[in-house]
Amino acid sequence: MSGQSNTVYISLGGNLGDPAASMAAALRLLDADAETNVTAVSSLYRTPPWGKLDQPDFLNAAAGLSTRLSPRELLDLCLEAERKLKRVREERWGPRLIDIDILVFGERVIHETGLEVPHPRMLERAFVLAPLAEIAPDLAVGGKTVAERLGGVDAAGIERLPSGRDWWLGRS
Ligand code: A4P
Ligand code: MG
Repeated sequence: MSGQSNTVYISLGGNLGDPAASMAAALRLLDADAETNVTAVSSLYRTPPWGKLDQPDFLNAAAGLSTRLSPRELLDLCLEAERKLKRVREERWGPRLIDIDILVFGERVIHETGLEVPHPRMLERAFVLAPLAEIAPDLAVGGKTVAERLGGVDAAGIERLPSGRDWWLGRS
């Protein structure tokens, strides 16, 4: 891969099993890719379920990456990380869930089958905007900053955990 490096933001979430361990493992899988580095990670946030309400609270976080992969290659890497973690999950510790979404990929606007960037639902989701505002408050998405977007959504019940930003390092 010889493409130029792009700054990317992703969100991570889960609400079954040990989501913090799954999210940490996912970030370390992305960081292990030769073309991709994790450059910023938010604290962990406990968030009330959005959409389908009768399910446990989620843990959510956001991360910044620097990558030379194409958007499609990065998506495949994320999906592969999800698959690996789900496989481990099924075989060893019962059901769990991890979701990795690509929020923003440099300045790119992508509307392809299976890949929409910026993520079409990110601007209405406090569970995405709150962690993202911690690491990229001034990032502009659709003409407004992430901090401004966060001010315009209902963030009731969202709690930043005292995890700091190194929670993903050194966990198995
Ligand atoms: N896909 C398209 N664009 C993207 C992108 N930018 N990043 C495609 C990642 N994937 C993208 O993903 C299914 C397919 O979407 C992928 O295979 C990829 O080809 P998905 O995550 O299962 O579904 P989704 O369409 O991305 O749905 P979305 O909106 O992410 O909803 P989910 O995943 O069903 O929502 N409440 C709280 N508090 N916290 C949460 O994390 N998460 C969900 C899950 C619901 N409520 C939540 C949370
Ligand atoms: Mg998703």
